[in-house]
Amino acid sequence: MTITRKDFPDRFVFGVATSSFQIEGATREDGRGPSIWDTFCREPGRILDGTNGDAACDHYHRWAEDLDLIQSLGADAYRFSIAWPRIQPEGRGAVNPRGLDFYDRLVDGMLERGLKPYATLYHWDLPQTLQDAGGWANRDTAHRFAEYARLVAERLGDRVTSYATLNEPWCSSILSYQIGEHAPGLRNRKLALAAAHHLLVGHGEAVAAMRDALRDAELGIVLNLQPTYPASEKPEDVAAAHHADGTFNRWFLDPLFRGEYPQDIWEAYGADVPEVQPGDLACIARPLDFLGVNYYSRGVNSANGSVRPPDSAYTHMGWEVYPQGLTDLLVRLKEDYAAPPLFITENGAAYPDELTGDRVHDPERIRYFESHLEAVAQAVRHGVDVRGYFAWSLLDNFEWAWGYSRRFGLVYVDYASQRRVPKDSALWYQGLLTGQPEGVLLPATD
Ligand code: GBH
Repeated sequence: MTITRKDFPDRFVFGVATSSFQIEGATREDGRGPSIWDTFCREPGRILDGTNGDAACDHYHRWAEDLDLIQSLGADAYRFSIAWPRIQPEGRGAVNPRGLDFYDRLVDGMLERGLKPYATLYHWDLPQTLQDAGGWANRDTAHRFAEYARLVAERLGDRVTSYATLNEPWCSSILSYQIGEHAPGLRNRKLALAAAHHLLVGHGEAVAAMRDALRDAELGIVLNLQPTYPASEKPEDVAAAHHADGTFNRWFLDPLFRGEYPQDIWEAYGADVPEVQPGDLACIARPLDFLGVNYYSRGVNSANGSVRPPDSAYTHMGWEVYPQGLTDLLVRLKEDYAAPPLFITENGAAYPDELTGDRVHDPERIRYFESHLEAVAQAVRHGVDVRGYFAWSLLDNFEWAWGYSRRFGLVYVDYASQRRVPKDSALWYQGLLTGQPEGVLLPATD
C-alpha cells in the first residue's frame, strides 16, 4: 500500500528539518561567538571521525540554494534552528546584529518560496561563555535563555509564527552531563538532573517572555520520546521498561503536562534530584500550543538491561526500525497527557549511502519514511491530533559524536565539493508531497 497526502488531514503540514550547528559552518563569521560544540569537537576522542562544525554543509553561504531545494521538494514548511552564539556571542547582553540579519534573510527567503518557518531556539549550541559559568547546571542559564528568546521573537515575530523553545532536553542534560556523549561531555548525574530542571525552567520562562512579546505565535517544545517495551511479560522486565520510560520520557512529560516530576523516578534518583524552587513547576507547565515529537526508535528492556530484538531491521546508527512505536507513542500522548496538538518534528534514518554517478539509491530510507508515515496516519485514524511531519533531515550533516560518518539526508552532500545530490528518497518524498510520481527535482548542483 502506498501512502498519499489523502491519508492525512487537509491542513497537515509536510516539511524537512535541520539544525544550525549541524549544517551552517561559518563558525567564526559575522561575529558568531564560540559554542560548546566548537569546544567539544576540539577535545581528542569526542567525535568519531575527529571532525568539527567549521564547514559542515556551508549552509551559512548556500542557504538560498538549500531553500530552493526545499521548495522543489514541494514542502509546505521548513524547521530550522537559530544559533544562540550568532545572536548573543557571549550568551548575554549585547546583540550581534549580523547574526540576527542572517536569520532575517533566511526567513524572508522561506516566505518568498512559500515555505512556513518553524523556528527552534535551542538545538544544543550553547554559547561557550555560559558553559564557563556552569552551563545548564547553573540556574542563571535559564534566565539568559528567556532573554535570548525574547530578542529573537522581537526581531522575527512579524514573520515567524511557530517557535519551539528547546530541542530534546534529555539530550542537553542526561546525554551531555551524565552519559558524556554530547557537549560538555560530563559524567555526573546530579549535574545532569540540575541541567534538566534548568532547561525546563528556561523553557517556561522563554514561553512567558515570548507570549509577552508576540500576539499570535504558536509556542511549544520538542522532546525526543522513545517508547519502551518489556522484553517479556516477567514482572522484573515490565518494571525495567517502566523505569526506562520514567527516566527517558516521563521525567520531561510529567512536569510539562502534569506539573510534577514522576514519583517513582524521583525516589530512585535519591540525593541527585534537582532543587525545585517555589513556582518552578507552574512555570514549566505553562500551557503550550504544540508538542514536537522526535521519533527514531523504541527501547526494549529486561531486568538485565536493554535488548536488541534479533529479527528486526536496524539503521546505520544501530537503531531498531519500529514504526508501530510511533503510533503507540502518539496514542499514549493523547490518552495519558491530553497533549496539545502534535507535530512530528523529526523522523528519519541513517544508511551508508553511496554516490553512483548522479544517483543515490536509498530504498531502505524510503521504506523507513513510508512505514513511519503510515504509523502517523494510523494514529490520526485513532483520533490523535497530529498537525505535521518533518523529515530528518534535508541534508546529510554533522551527526554530533558521529561526525560526518552517518548520513540522514534526503539530499546527499559531497563534503569535498559541497555538491548536493538529491537521493532517491528525496524524489520519493517529492512524489508524496506534490502527488506527481515522477517529479523533477532540482538537478544536482556543483
Ligand atoms: C536527534 O536526536 C537530534 O535532534 C538531531 O540533531 C540528530 O541529528 C538526529 O536525532 C539523529 O541522531 O536507547 O540509549 O541508544 C536523536 C536523539 C537520543 C535518539 C537517543 C536515539 C537512543 C538512546 N537520540 N536515542 S539509546
